[in-house]
Amino acid sequence: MITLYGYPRTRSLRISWLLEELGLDWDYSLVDFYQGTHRSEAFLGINPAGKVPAVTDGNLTLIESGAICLHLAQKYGQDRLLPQPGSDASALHHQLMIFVLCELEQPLWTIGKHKFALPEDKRVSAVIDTAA
Ligand SMILES: N[C@@H](CCC(=O)N[C@@H](CS)C(=O)NCC(=O)O)C(=O)O
Repeated sequence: MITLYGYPRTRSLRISWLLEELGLDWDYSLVDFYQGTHRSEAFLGINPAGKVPAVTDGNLTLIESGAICLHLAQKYGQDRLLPQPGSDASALHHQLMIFVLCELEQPLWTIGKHKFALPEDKRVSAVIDTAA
């Protein structure tokens, strides 16, 4: 059985979307940030960073949304969602995944944090210009 540890409006949506796309049976375990569940001993045993998403798939525990998506697509996608390993298409797929996660997501999220996510007294407006 696959269990997704997540919270609404977080990167765990990437995983629930893919699990549905793949038509898999899966459980959802709510990691309630407001109750501090992400800092509980039980959850830190799953992800020592205290972040979602995390997935357990049988004996495997996996964190990092990109890695989880690749694992699920490779294991359950029956060649539907990923290009043939070693092909040019696969190389371009890796290029795009890594560009999005390393180059694009970080400045976008930095902007998000300093516009709305951090408490107002922790926001630094100059960071927004740099990230943009
Ligand atoms: N690179 C990680 C980022 C995980 C991450 O930062 N998750 C956020 C929610 S989207 C989180 O759990 N934050 C809780 C915290 O930082 O305390 C991934 O893609 O899975």
